[in-house]
Amino acid sequence: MIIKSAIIFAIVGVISGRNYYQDRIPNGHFVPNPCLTSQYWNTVGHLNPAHHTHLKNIFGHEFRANGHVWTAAFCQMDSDKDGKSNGEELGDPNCTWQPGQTPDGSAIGHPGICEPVGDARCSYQNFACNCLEHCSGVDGYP
Ligand SMILES: [Ca+2]
Repeated sequence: MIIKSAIIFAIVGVISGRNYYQDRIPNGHFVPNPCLTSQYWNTVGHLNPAHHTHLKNIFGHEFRANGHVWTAAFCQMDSDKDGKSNGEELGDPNCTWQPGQTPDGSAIGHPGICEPVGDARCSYQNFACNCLEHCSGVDGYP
């Protein structure tokens, strides 16, 4: 019984931990999937929209480096170097959002996947929708 409870708590902890990160960024549960394989990219900091693999995209790396805290400075960064700030992509163009608040707008892009995927300025990412985290040389860093 004790072991069963420990397993349940461990699973709940992992699930809530993932939701925790989505709740720490504006529109974290509604980030559009540029690969269109699903409506939303729920693993926002990772290179696969369906799996929390160990491979993070550049937004995931930088959010982690920022202590998993959405700050005005982090909001103003353009993690994936596609010309739109993290805040613009996630619906917080004025960088005023705080956890628990309704963002000013909707998420219009993915902050860690340079868009449009396949564009010349995104070539640094070595990312393609048909290989995701398995693309040759993909690491998410410019
Ligand atoms: Ca961007």
